Amino acid sequence: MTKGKFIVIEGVEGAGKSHQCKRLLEGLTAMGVDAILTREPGGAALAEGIRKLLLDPEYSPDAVTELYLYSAARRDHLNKVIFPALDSGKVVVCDRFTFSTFAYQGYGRGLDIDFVNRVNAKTIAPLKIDLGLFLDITPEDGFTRKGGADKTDRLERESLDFFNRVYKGFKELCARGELVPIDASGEKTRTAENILREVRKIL
Ligand code: Z5A
Repeated sequence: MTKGKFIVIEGVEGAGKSHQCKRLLEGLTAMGVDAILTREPGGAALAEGIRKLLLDPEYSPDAVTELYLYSAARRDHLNKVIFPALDSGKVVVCDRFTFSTFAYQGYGRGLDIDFVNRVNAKTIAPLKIDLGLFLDITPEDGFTRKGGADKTDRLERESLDFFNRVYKGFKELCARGELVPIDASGEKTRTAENILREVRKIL
């Protein structure tokens, strides 16, 4: 359906996603590839509004409400940013996507996995994800790297047990071949090189 390529970078908190997404965009641009960087939740005006609600500790949505809010933000993001960019032949690098919904709302919150998969599939149709990368670092190491959890962020108030379940969800996606694991425990340049090696394979 689309002419461009859609690349997702996933990981737990502090894995280095934001840093590596920026480096990947720089790498692609240096190679002469027309690429954009975006993120979830957010990436478009309405979606950014939903992001604020989702991360605000003042609210306490249940897991199903959370799932639908992430999905509503995603559909807006697709319509306003991702589909138009892919249609014009761009490479889109996205910081988190449906794999996060699988890991956080499915494994973390314990929602039925088939339900999560169905909502994800309906939300993104007819998008095809060309590459999903998982920056592999444990939640403990991720939080240590960040200097601890940000308690003004609703999700970062969750227990380590929650984040360990999320990590297990991501590992399950790697085992199924839906995500390609990248060791993210080493130094930044090494991780960036490993990411670029995987990305070159699909360009
Ligand atoms: N969420 C969800 O539940 N369901 C969904 O469907 C989606 C998301 C899409 C979004 O938070 C929250 O939404 C997130 C999942 C949930 N919840 N939580 N908790 P966000 O976007 O605000 O947060 P994040 O994605 O977790 O970002 P983060 O915590 O900033 O992590 P990061 O982007 O992976 O890390 P970073 O900012 O690139 O790096 C963190 C620090 O480590 C920084 O100082 C770096 O310079 C440093 N760093 C990075 N790499 C290295 C290496 N290799 N060595 C040493 N230091 C490093």
